[in-house]
Amino acid sequence: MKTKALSSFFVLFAIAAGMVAMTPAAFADHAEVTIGIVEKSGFGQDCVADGCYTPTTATVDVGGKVIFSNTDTTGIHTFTAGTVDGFTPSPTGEFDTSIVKSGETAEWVPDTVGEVPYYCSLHTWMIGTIVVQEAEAEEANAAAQAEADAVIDDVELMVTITDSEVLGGTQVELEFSEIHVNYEITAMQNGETIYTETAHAMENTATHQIDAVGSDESPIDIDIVSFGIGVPGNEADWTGPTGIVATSQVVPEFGTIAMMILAVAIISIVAVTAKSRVVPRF
Ligand SMILES: [Cu+2]
Repeated sequence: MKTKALSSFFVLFAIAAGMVAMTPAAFADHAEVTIGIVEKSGFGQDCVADGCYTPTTATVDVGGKVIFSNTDTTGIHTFTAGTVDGFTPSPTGEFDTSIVKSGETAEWVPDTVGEVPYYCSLHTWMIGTIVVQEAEAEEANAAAQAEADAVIDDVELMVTITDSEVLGGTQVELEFSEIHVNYEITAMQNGETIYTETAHAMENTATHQIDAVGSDESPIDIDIVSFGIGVPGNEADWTGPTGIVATSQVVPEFGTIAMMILAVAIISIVAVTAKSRVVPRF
């Protein structure tokens, strides 16, 4: 009798312990993901129909861990961020494991929300996608706080590019609709990168000097890529849209008069938690 009561208690305890163990897992299920490789993926394109990587689409939190595991016992493979057009790969640089032998693994910790396609550089029919999402832990935090604490904010970022010929070079003026934009400016001419700089705009304007002049035959193409809005070094709290927000082409049609060609706005929805609300506006 005593033994039976004790064992019942253990069963109850096991159920309770199981529930406790499952609860945090429900919130943290994307903190780590393992991507394997289907057997014999390198031998031919048979794996393509059902996916050569497994899962074909993997989801992970920002700051989480992706484990690339070569579970194919028959060959070596890579996990290389980028896309393949026919047999021509275009690596994008987020990660490249180079060769991973059978039974070996590599890791990647994503720091930006978005979708990252990847492929095997040895067998270009092998492709997959990693979806990097906002950390689940943050969502759990926000949910635990009062509903009013979670503010959905639309941040629109507009960048205007103007240029003028100064001292044999080109002066590029940027005007941002927001302050504290972290961005990269890249200038290309004749297919070559002639200027690139990563910068933080304290104010609504910024100036860059490029040692080249655009012409009809050799225009200068300028791209502005936003990394987010916020204090440098505090990237976890950055808001706003990321990606290309403005492009411009410098040609001397209007002489030295500044010219705006194109400005594109991207709207993104950013969840601002209570923590970032009490931070004063920079
Ligand atoms: Cu491969």
